[in-house]
Amino acid sequence: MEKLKNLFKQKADQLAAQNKDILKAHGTKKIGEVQLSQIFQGMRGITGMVYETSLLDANEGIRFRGFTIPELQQKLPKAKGGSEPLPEGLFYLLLTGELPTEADVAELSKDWAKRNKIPSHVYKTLDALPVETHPMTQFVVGVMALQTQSQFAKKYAEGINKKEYWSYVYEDSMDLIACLPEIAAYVYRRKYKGGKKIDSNPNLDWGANFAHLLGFEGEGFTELMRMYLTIHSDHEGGNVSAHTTHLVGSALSDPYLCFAAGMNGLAGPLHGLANQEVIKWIFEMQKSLGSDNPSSEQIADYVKKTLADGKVVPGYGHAVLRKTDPRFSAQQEFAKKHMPKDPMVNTVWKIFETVPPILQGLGKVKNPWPNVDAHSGALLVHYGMKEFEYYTVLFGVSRALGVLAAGIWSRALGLPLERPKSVTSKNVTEWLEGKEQIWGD
Ligand code: CMX
Repeated sequence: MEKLKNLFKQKADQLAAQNKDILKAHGTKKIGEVQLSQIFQGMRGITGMVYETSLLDANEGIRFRGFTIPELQQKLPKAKGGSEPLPEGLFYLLLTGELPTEADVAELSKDWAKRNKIPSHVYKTLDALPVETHPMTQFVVGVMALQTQSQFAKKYAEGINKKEYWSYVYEDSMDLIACLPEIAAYVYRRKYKGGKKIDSNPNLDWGANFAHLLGFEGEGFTELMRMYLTIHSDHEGGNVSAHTTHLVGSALSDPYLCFAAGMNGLAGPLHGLANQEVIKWIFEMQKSLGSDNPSSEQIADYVKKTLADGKVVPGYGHAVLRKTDPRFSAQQEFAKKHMPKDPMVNTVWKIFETVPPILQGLGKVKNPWPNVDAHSGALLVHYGMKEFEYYTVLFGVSRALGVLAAGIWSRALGLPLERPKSVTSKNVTEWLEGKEQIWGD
């Protein structure tokens, strides 16, 4: 796969030179102003980093290298007989900014299949954990155990020129992506299928092999995996998993360490874990109502109860988006095509009609619309994957494509250690009283 690496290097050299010129000519230009409320309220709206692979628009949603999800569904290569994009193609696009050919994607599939080599100590490490350990914890432990393979860490210890960092970060990222389906599937088989591991099939594409490793052989689930792994991959740089991976990478921690850190962020219920929370919440609602086909009125009452209990409605709201998440819409389209009569899917659609006006009525929720996590679980339940605690691992495998591609860019552009300034509340009070200057001149 030297071709891809060379293409990346060519693009990275170009952009690095361009950025150098831009900074020389315009480095003192200002982008926005920081308000006190932003400092206290999660830094919303502060532009503070460069992240090359994707960009989020509050109303239009995610664009991967400028392409919307429907555009990518049209333009990216597909498996023979399939209609969803192959995640390999999305990775190629994120890394190079160019749409791949079918041959490029086939080559990448083969390269990842070749790199999929997991040393036995990774399985032994996972086997040392209690089987009931949350799948995200097991997944992160598996990734950490694989860190022994890091070429970047080894080369850094030997002493390398900083111009070569990107090359080893590239190799580690490719190796890690190649191994993730097998580690993730091992966690699933270990926790839910009595430890019966399935061997990889190197002739399958990355998404199809993941479906096979999990133990789901039908074409429907395989197509779902290809779509799922494509649309969850990247959401610009500020979300918790991407930002964490990016931040840890800025300390020159290797891709295994960075990605594991990002996954610990994805495992939070306000971020990726929301996908398990959605299905858990629906199962609980069904149980409390004694029905798997609740009416809109029953759903509305259950939503109000959730809010009255001081909880959030999982799968709704977003820190940046202000409209229905196009990743939700892509999954809705998939459901309309493959399972329009599924009861769980129909409940998700009824929730979509019911929740936004209730959240709007609270007067404080900035985005009452569904996000990516509101729909994904229902599709998985349809194909028989009901173990909702596992869902965030699927999200994590996909997220690797975006955050690791972005990490390669960060090292190729020589981005420095990330270290924003913080203040204390006492500082702020004194500054407001005119007593102390927080920021230097
Ligand atoms: N249910 C109930 N209340 C909600 C809400 C929801 N779905 N979304 C926002 N709110 C509340 C917030 O908790 C906040 O309340 P307080 O002022 O009492 O603290 C208020 O509305 C304002 O919040 P906001 O500015 O609209 O939203 P934030 O940027 O602070 O938070 C998010 C964004 C995603 C954490 C929030 O919408 C939420 O908790 N959603 C449910 C969890 C979820 O689905 N997360 C997944 C997001 C996608 C992903 O990362 O995978």
